[in-house]
Amino acid sequence: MDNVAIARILEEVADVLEIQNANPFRIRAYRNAVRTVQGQTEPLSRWIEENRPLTELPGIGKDMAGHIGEIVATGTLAYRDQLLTEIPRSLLELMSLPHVGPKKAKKLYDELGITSVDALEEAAKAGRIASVPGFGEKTQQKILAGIADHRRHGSRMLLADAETFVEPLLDWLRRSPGLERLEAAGSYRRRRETIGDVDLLAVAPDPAAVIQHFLAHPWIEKVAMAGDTRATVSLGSGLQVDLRAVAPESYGAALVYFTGSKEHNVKLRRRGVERGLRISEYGVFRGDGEESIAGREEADVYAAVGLPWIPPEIREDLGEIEAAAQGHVPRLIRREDVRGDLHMHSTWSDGKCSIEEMVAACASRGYGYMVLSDHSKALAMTNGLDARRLREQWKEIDAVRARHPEIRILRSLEVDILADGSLDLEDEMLAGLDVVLVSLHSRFELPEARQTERVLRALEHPEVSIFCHPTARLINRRRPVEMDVDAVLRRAAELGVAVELNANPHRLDLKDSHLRRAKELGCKVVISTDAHHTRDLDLLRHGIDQARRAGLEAGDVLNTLEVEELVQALR
Ligand code: DGT
Ligand code: CA
Ligand code: CA
Ligand code: ZN
Repeated sequence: MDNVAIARILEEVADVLEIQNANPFRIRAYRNAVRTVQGQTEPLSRWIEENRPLTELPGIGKDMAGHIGEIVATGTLAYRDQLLTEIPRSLLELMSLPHVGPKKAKKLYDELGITSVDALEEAAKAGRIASVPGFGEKTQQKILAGIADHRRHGSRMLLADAETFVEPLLDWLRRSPGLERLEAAGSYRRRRETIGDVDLLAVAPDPAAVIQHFLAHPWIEKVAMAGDTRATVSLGSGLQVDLRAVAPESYGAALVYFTGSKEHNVKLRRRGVERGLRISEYGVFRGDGEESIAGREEADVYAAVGLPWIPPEIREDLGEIEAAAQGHVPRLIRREDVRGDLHMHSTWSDGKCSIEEMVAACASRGYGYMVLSDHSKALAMTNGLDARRLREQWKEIDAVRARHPEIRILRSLEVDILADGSLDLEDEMLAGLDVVLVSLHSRFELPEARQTERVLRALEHPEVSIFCHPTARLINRRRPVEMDVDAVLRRAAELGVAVELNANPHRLDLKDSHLRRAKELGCKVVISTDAHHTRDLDLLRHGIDQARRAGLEAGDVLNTLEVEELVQALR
């Protein structure tokens, strides 16, 4: 049970209490605890193992420490489970809508008795939301748009969110009687940015015992199907999970089959047919034979059709099988390849940690360098920096540099691209930066031709080094801007401007197909976290997942270089 999963349970408690009109101090206590738990870089389960009192943490009293202990020990919290029976389940879904949240959901419930997304949509269409105090016509429109988006994307869960359910479930399953092997297959294993459902695969001498153990998990709300070797369930979060138990001699074949993608499997089977072999989830069979010639390990299945093992992230039938047949399997980038983070914020703009805290956190991750990139002044709500404050910031950077010789601190700013494509900082200041980041933070709605022109104009500026989160999308929340991505990548390649893969799991921008295109066009790529807190530096792994899906190797990513080479390679 990791900290994210613990925080999620405590947050549900706070949300339900809020709906129930509980004592505000009590609600605050849970919200504070959520923040504290999320802020811990060390797993609280380890604190408990080592008998360190959780009450030493800010905002964690005796009761809260008891709660956390219970969650770590049992995977759930009886108090939360009890609370959830007291409100309609659909209210939680309602609260997760954009522009709603717990406070507004409660108001809608109190004033109009609305308990579900459907009921909310009906009321909004009838114009009844606008008349609720604190809502108004504009909010009503936003809520309707939010529901439409929720409907369009809502069925696919963000991979990072799915992880907070899947990892504890795997931990739980590892305690099943006699379990020998266990893995999450499907899109989860291929690390797609969103997940339709989760496909788990297990091996044990007594499969029915594993299924029984699985079904006892407290998160399971509905059992759609359960047999001796299979179960399909839904969790309270709406996530559907399939568990299959297979024989040890079929494990590799089943893992290939259920990892997919379907298109990849179809092509593998076709290669089998060409060799007189039949491939199924049970194994590889010769002709009409009953006897399997391979199936225990994935590599055996691939070998049977003359292929080396192919990493799950690229199993999409995008040429990986043909390349593997020629002996070309990419050595996909790994987290350890990254030498520094090239995009982060401090309290100088909207970050939550000081420069020194960010620097120390980067150094403790073994990085050789880091880029400090607060916002520019156009983003007033983030307390963006103008030339005067930037000069002041440089003084503080000099002081921190003196205290942290172990890491190179590169001076930067995340400069807004203004509506006409000009940059939100004077040229002489741009020249004083080690690295210049540029981003779109406004006018997302411009038509394609104008947006493209705006971006190209910005990239032409000779000081620009990196174009951050280029399409400005937020997965399931905000569509990418309309822009000729191909034209932008082409020009960036010519100019030597790098494009960012923003590792924040809500962004993952550029996405996998665009990154493939960037590589084809010879455009440089960097992977950065855009951290607003020291703990966000760990989001890097989501960027690595996405880069691997795009088939990127360490050599395709600039921040795998040592600092001198990096500075050379960046314009
Ligand atoms: P998802 O759940 O929509 O995020 O995507 P997947 O890839 O996890 O798809 P899912 O859960 O429907 O199926 C898991 C894997 O099982 C899929 O990647 C390949 C395999 N599979 C499922 N149905 C078929 C099928 O009809 N034919 C073949 N060859 N494979 C299938
Ligand atoms: Ca799936
Ligand atoms: Ca499935
Ligand atoms: Zn940023």
